[in-house]
Amino acid sequence: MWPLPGARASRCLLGSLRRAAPPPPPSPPRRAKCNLTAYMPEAGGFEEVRSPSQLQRFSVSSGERFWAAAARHRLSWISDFHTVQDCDLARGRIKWFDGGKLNVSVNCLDRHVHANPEKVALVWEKDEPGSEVKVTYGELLEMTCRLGNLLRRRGVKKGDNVTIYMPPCPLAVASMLACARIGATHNVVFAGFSAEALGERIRDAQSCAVITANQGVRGGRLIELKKTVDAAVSSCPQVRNVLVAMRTENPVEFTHKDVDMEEEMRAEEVVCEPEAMDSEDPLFLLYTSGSTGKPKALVHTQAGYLLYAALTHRYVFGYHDGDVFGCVADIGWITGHSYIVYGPLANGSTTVLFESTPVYPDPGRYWETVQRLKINQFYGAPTAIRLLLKYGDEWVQKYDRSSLKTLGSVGEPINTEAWEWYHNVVGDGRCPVVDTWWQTETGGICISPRPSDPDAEILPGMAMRPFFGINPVLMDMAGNKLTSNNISGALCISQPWPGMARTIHNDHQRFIETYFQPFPGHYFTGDGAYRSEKGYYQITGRLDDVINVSGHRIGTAEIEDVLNQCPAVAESAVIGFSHDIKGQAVFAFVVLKESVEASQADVTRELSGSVTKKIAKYACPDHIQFVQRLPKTRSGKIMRRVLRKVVERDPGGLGDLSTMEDPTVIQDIIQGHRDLLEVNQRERQ
Ligand code: 7RM
Repeated sequence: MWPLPGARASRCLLGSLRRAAPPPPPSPPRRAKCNLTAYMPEAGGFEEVRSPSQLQRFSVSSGERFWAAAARHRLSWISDFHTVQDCDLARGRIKWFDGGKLNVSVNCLDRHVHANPEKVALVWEKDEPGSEVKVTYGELLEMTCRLGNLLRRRGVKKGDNVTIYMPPCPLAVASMLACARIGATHNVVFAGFSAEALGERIRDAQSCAVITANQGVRGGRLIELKKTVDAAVSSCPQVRNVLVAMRTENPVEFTHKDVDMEEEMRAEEVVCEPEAMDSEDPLFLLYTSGSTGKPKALVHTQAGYLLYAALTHRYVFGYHDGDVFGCVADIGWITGHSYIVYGPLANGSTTVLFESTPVYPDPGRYWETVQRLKINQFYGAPTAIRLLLKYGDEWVQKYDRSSLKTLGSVGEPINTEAWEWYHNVVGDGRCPVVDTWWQTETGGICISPRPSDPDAEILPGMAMRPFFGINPVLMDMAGNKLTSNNISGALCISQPWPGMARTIHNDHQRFIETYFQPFPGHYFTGDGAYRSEKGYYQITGRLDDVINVSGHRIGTAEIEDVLNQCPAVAESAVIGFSHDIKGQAVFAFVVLKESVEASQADVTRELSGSVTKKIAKYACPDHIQFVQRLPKTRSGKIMRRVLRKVVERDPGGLGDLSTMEDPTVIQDIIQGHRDLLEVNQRERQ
């Protein structure tokens, strides 16, 4: 059964919650003044602020006042904090709202149940189209409480870690919130990782329990989740229990550690006392790939993270009460944590859990879902947009998208063509597109347009402006701050904000070295950015994706942008390889659109001409290899590291492929590379 049958908010549940829940937040001072109070109620008390854009500057210059007001207005506290922030970035000390106590699950559930237990919290868009399941706030609270009690009864305590290996589904959300309720941290691992990758993460996180499902269903195919967990857990002696939910009817073998999760949940109480957590107690670990290939877990804490997720969700997407928010990411990615679960639920939204793929059963899936669920804000990745663009406009136009108000993009730079298509075709030119830049480390969106600000223009392919409390700075390689406009540099953020990660699990030294030592006193993002004449930001990509051709530094993203603008190209990936004369030379991998009839030789000529014209001769690729697909991570980031190994003809050194969406891609590329070399050889003879 999925989700639990008959899970209704009963009277007794509500009665006891009324006792357990903290008092309502103090109401903000009433001071009628322009429309700023309507825009952001807690800003009403800032005498000197008159408009949303002034508010951004105020939030940076008077950060403590801004964040204190936001924290008291938007979160329910068990006890108030005494210190807004206590941070020393150079030492890696980051503390927000010290002295405060709260419970994240109470903030995401109980207070909304008080207001309206029947409001829909989750719409689970299952893999099978047209079979969505709605879960109300009352039901989600009940699931969370039963699961919290079950975890406690199985010995999970405050401070323990629980690994969640599940596709997006209500029980996965309830699992995250149940951990938060009892003070355990969660570690959500994308339900596509191999047993080896999963085992490594379970061991590193020292999880005492794992929550999974018998099988997953994605794009019509079954995924053997439980078997993968069995293989992983066989080398994780510290795991005492594996809780198994049934996503399909196919039975799986149970071992001595396994617990029939839904069966045992039914026997649990529907009330679960929330743990009073300190603001800075950890909330979750989340693994992300580092430059070394060894995954590292970022740690986020309670109050600051939740506040930042909620505020960005509200103001970046222009979310309003009653909207249906559709983020189609996976919950195993920070995007899923902040914009499927924590931000939307803290704001009492209806949030969509998308279990399927953009092309199942056909390339109209997203837009059919938008029509059926009446989604108001749609948030997806450029990789999916580029893929769908290849199939043509009919798949979009077939469906009614009039519910859409905002379109969001995340994960990589969105090239101009994809941006325009998203804006003009998907949004009928009607909906602002928000290109949102952020990272696992930042907890929430840091640079992005804010269409809710009436004065703010949006330009294609640009992340535009910093969010409240964010002060971006660009640095040159010598560590000097670049103060002018129309300039590129290393993107840093010069003061702490509540959503930032607090440490790397078990490696605080690595945390300091990676993020705070390169530019002392600043948070270093690892990305490069360009600041335009008007002061708008454009993210150019990871700085380690910069190549140097005959002394000219160029970002792979700049060359890719030119290639992608050619009508024949669906997408591309550029890398540098060592070259006797030039030091480094450019190698381009190109995926053509399905409809292309021109010969590869013609396309090659066109692409070279275009790069010469728009950038320079030196940036022209020495080789262009046409491929069916590019190697990507689950969240759509191109794995240039792997392509580099192919070009260096070092397939043995491909490194950690656990984050790769489909490892079979790489064999085709290796074969194609051999063929290309042969052809080039023959041509030279
Ligand atoms: C949310 C997320 C972070 C890295 C980041 C960038 C790249 C993300 C954009 C982007 C250009 C964007 N977290 N990135 N968003 N680049 N424009 N709008 O993706 O930790 O998985 O990745 O992703 O390089 O540093 S993440």
